[in-house]
Amino acid sequence: MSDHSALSIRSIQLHEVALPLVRPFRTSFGEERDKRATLVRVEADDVEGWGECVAAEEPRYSEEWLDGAWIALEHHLGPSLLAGGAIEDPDQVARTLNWVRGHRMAKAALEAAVLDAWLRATGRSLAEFLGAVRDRVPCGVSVGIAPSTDELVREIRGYLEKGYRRVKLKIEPGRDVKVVADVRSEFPDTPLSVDANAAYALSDAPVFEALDELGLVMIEQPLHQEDLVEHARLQSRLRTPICLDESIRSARDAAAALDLGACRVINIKPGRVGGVLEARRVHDVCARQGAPVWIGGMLETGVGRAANLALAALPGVTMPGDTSASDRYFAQDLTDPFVLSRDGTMAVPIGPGIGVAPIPDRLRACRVRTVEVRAT
Ligand code: NPQ
Ligand code: MG
Repeated sequence: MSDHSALSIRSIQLHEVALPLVRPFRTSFGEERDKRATLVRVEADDVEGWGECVAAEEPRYSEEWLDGAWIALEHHLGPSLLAGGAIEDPDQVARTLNWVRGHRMAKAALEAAVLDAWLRATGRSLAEFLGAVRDRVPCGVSVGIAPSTDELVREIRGYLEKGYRRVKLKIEPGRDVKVVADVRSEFPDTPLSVDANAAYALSDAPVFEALDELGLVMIEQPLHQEDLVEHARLQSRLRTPICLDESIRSARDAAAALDLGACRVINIKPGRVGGVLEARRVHDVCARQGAPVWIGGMLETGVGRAANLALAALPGVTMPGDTSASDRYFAQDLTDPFVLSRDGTMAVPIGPGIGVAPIPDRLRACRVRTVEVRAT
């Protein structure tokens, strides 16, 4: 198929999967023991494509959640795409779905599946299509809130021995300055950051002023996700860059946040901004403003992880992301596993599309439910 011919989407299926995590993952908003995800599969002409929806079982990190995204995909987004005619270019997916307000994680998964199929049809990789400039990317790791500092230090040491280039500590009110100071004295030279997942108020500024003394690479999403002005106030009191995650839902949000001085760094997650194409636009806005970006993570299976690695190869991505190896989260991934090399980098997938697909036996073993989207 040439670049100019259209792709006809014949069918769309949703597959919910559940994968046990190697250890519970605790944040300021809750604890996960297994990873549930919705995989979107599209069939088109003689190719298939896969996308992963990062909406979690409960609406804690974001207002989107798995069952809500499932219904949005089954009853609104999927049928709309099937009715929308052949896909002439990847931007058409977002245009067709634009009548639905919000539901960015659901939209992102459908766009990812169509883009995977569209690229497979022409034998091109997602990384090349997005404009990748690297074939390997430096990786960091996000470490959950631990029961004790001893256990936390032991876990971090394990990751550093594997080669991870940056360690992000999850914090919450009451488990912040002391824990981070103890970790800092144990690892004086390790690039460290913290992520509060919006658990603090501006009146907690003294906590961040204390963290400001610990030589952190950044402080991620300290305050409420809907308050850029308060983040700007806090940033003006700190030397450490603030990085926004939950607050950034689009390239417009990124432009506004940088303009206001609400942050100096942005964490890009394709699910949170509605797709890999909007993720690239966030990247472009930040590159124009000279703001560093990195690619976040949502405990994705190999399907979502592959797309994150392709984004991590863009030129403006200048900091190691939460693009960790499969074995950080899973004993067995759904796809061939992504492996960290000793130098703390991972290979960007180079095969057609996202370069990986669920292994049929693994998908069968992890699958919780499946539905065929019906055209309406
Ligand atoms: C963050 N991720 O940067 C997120 C938060 C997060 C790797 O720290 C299920 C779905 C579990 C979404 C766990 C990391 C999740 C999730 C954590 C998001 O803020
Ligand atoms: Mg975060």
